[in-house]
Amino acid sequence: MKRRDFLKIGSAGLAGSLLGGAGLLSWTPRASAATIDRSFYVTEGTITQPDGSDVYFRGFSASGTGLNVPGSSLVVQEGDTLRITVINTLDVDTSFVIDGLVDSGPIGPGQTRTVEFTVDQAGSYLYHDGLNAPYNRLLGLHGGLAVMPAGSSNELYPGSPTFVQQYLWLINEVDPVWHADLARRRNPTTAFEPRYFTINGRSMRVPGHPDYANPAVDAGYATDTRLVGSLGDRTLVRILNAGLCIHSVHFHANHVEWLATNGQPRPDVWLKDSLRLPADKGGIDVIYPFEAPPDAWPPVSTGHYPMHFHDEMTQTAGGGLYQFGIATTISFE
Ligand SMILES: [Cu+2]
Repeated sequence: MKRRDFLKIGSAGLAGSLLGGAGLLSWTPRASAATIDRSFYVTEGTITQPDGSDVYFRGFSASGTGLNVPGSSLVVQEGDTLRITVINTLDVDTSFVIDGLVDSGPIGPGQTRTVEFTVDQAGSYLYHDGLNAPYNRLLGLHGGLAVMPAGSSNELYPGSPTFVQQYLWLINEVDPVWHADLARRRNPTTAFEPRYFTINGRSMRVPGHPDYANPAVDAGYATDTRLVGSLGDRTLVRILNAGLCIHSVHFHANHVEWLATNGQPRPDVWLKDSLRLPADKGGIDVIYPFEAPPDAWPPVSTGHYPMHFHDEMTQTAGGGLYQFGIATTISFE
């Protein structure tokens, strides 16, 4: 392998990726469909994990000199045409795929390709590199697409329960042995053993860690993961799983309204506090209602509560560091 100057994304560098990060989505509906242009630069680099390890990643990035993992979220509405240009800065093939919607085919080293497609169905979609599956996707080449119902600002699908704000959480699992193999342009030969677990590319930090409460690094404080609302601020959370593992998503303080799984609206909306997140590009859509926690006495209207996963490995980093995994904060303000 030729020596590369990998981008190293530390606590300072990540601030740049917040600009185009996944997470809190802003959206204003339009009266008519539009064509949305977006460019992604396929880049590579390293990201420092909670135990200090630098791990290799690839990303659909906002510039040729940055690294965005995951790629920035897209929000569009039914009927829109998306025109996505992918600039491959690497010496290996890449592709841009949304299952059932678009597949660019292989984009060779140094090549640029534009794909154009129309979205007809509201919902949450994962875009990813479909080549060398699942490796290129796990390396970070993935992101989220939210398709709103035409002309609507507050529904997941036409007639769904409504919300006032929406987030997108992209989940991934990281096996550093696999990533190191792929950095050397060879496929892994070992069993999948993830040691880092991320929500929008970040893991939780705890008090005492130098990056505790640093919103560029700590998933508990990052503006695109942390749910912030006042009573009544019903919040849609689109949760997409780029990884290979089934997960258990657990919310404190409120039950959520479970609206859809894998893009399919559920026939009935159930209230749940723990939900199964399907593996391998699965997804669920839920509304966190920001109601006063029903069982609290004396009654409360402000406070901080966790969202964390209930499958234990996701709460660790480096094979053991507890509470450095997939979690964030739900803040009633
Ligand atoms: Cu809990």
